Amino acid sequence: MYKPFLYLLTLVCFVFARVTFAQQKPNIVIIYADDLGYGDVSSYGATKIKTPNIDKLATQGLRFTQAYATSATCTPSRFSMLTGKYAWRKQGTGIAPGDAALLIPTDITTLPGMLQKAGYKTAVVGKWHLGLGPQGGPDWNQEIKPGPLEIGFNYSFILPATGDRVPCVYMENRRIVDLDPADPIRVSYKEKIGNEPTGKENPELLKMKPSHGHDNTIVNGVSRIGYMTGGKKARWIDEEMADVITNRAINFIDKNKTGPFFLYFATQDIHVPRMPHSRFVGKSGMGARGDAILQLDWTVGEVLNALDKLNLAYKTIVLFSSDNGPVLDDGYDDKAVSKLGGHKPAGSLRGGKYSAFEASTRVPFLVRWPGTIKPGVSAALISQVDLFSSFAQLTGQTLGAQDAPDSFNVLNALLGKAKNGREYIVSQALNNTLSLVQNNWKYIEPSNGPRLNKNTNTELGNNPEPQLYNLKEDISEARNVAKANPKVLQQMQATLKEVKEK
Ligand code: NG6
Ligand code: CA
Repeated sequence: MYKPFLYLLTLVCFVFARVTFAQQKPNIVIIYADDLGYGDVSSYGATKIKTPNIDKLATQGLRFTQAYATSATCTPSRFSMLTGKYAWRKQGTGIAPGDAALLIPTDITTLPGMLQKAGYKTAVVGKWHLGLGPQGGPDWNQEIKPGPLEIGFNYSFILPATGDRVPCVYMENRRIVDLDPADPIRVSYKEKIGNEPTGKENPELLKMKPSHGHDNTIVNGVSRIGYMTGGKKARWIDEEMADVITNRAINFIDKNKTGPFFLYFATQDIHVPRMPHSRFVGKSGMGARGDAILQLDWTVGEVLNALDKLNLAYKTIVLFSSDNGPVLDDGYDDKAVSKLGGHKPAGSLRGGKYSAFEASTRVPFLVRWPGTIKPGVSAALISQVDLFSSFAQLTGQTLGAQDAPDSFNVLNALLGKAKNGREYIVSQALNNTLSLVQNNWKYIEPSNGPRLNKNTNTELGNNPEPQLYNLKEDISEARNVAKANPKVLQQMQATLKEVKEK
């Protein structure tokens, strides 16, 4: 007899939550994993590894099956997400060396800048990889700017580039953390500087051997891309990195609990070098890559716990995704290949990081906002470049004509109020080959680029012939049906041309 009453109460609560939070500005947390594939977590079908914390976002929120990073590598995906503009429109936005100048112009509206204007406290914690400092790159021993603080973040605690690139130090706001002025940092991507051992000359000093590249300066027993000298006290310990950055992320949440805040939390996991904390080592049975997935899952759990403890879960949108698809051997001999077993990092998708095939950019994408987003699964087409316009809509911000030119407002799809997102997806492969997904068709433009990345053993999807796949019948892009479907091909070529010329 209480059932109708309970039902009514739930309904009232739900409606109340919707009304209040529609008027408020919810906190926004983006947890952005690195190189995590479509099939790498159990909520997307992995059976050989369990990711209970990431899965919690799936059961409590919306799990998107057709959401995409804009690019098959890190720098351009991040560039697009933060600027609302496809990276391939701007020269020099490919994988950035560790001494690159800031790639995002300081005079444009960015995602964090827009939210800052909406009254948010904004932070980036974790991997940056978007360049720092003026033309010519940064002087690591001074105040480093422009950087995150000049493009709309109130707080930053970052790895300047990647885990496998020098300088291997943390930067907080405009300074390198724990830098001893008597031991200045110098960095070179051209030639060896200083006399510190390198992976090439002193392999006997290594904890983990490189498989390709990655044989320059040794830091913490791991040889990196690029040379560095100095900054000894400031150098990170890879095994502690997840703990260090997770702490910083949670501190930021705690300090800004009255909200609204925007946290862009970019993990180093599961990028190389995969050096998880000892409490995860050996736990996946899949080698360092699997252990790094467990560490990533732990990270997500810590963030969710922190939100629960502060009673913020209902006031916070948590979005989880990855910057590009999976790769096994990305330059270190960490047994990712030999210990893979039956795990399928990309699920049924073809290709991987660097590729033009689906696995390169179709990634896990989960959005949770308890009380507002009804849990479920969505096949809406979403690109990470759309977060800008969607969050502008959510927070009542009007964008200028020049702002976020490639970003569509897909807020209704993100919140589960609409089945459809954008009309098409444009993805960029390593060598800039573009592809288009629309109405379950996938078109890859002709390219003379290499077919295989031999180092990583990834099919790159380049072909001098146009490729067309029917994703509904052929999710693994096995049969090129371009010749049999000239009309579809023509129409998709026209759409891509239009987007390019926009
Ligand atoms: C490649 C690196 C790879 C990785 C990648 C960037 C070599 C041989 N390979 O050039 O290890 O660092 O760049 O990855 O150096 S990303 O996810 O940050 O885009
Ligand atoms: Ca990446």
